[in-house]
Amino acid sequence: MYTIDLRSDTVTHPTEAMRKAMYEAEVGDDVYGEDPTVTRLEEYAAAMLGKEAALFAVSGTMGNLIAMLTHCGRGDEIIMGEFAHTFIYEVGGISALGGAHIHTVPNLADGSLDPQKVEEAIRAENIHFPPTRLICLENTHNRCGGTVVPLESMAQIQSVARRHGVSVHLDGARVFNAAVALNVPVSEIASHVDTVQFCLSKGLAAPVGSLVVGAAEFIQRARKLRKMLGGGMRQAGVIAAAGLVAMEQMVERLADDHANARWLAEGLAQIASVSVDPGRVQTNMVMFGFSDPRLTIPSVQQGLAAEGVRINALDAERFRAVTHYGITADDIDRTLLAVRRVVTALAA
Ligand code: TLP
Repeated sequence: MYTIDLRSDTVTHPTEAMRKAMYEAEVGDDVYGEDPTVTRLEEYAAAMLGKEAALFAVSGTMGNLIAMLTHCGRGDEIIMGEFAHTFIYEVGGISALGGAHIHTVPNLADGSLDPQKVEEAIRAENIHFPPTRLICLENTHNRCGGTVVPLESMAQIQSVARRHGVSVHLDGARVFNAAVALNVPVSEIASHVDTVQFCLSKGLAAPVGSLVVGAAEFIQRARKLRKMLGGGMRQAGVIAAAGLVAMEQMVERLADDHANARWLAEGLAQIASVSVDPGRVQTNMVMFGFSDPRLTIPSVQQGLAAEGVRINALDAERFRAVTHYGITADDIDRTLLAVRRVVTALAA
């Protein structure tokens, strides 16, 4: 059956150019620093993000973990949004493995953090308190619906952090979607934080990999922690080669994913009982639910699966549809027809 997979942009397959680059990749042992393709990828990423150095990691989860472990010691505190991917979906790794303490503050609707709330959350010097070491931001914000955190908001958090001698890390798993939506170079977003983790394996369609970028001294320490976590890879040029193609060729086309998401949201808004706000769609995600209690998330999910449309629930009341490379405008039209059919059948 023809399948339209809207579960995530992580489901993308490598392009022809990536497969060719992987086949031809020049490799070496990267633990010895001898893989020329990994080195090229790291240098390319650092330059693109406007930082001194970069480190290739297995996944976004590992990249964020390495960054947080490098910033913080045991007992240090990290401030982040209550809906941060790092807080909700990364298995609590930084607490389990790094002994750091997470302090959440509310996320605003666009995924940003209120600078005043962040400043209030920073600990004063007191024998009872853990020291605040880091603030984590996320852009685009996954759980808030692929929203773009405005640059002014990032700048305000940066100045709060500087005033208190605290560092800022960005979970930029989809930072290129934010850059395309804002129409700014990705380095402009990165200029508001000390370190960034970004993923090659989401909208950029590479099969594996994330990068952590930051100051050279930071990345040197991060490299040792990556080794400790078992993330020192050997002939990793095979996957880094796809990552280079992702960064060189796959950024601008993210605008197509954003247009498709918008088209999906506008189409869904035309269907009775669907609750969706197309105005909230800023990048490649659409969150939607139903006003009719007969349209439960499991029943709609099952109905759509039978129509060849795969989609994940965000919670008990909402779906998250994600557009990506391989999903065409035609697929969006087919999806809308499928939703219409399922809604009509379930609400009959
Ligand atoms: N997000 C995945 C799932 O884990 C939910 C998805 O389908 O969206 N930061 C952000 C903002 C992410 O969305 C993700 C993955 C990660 C980090 C972790 O990346 P990976 O999956 O490479 O470990």
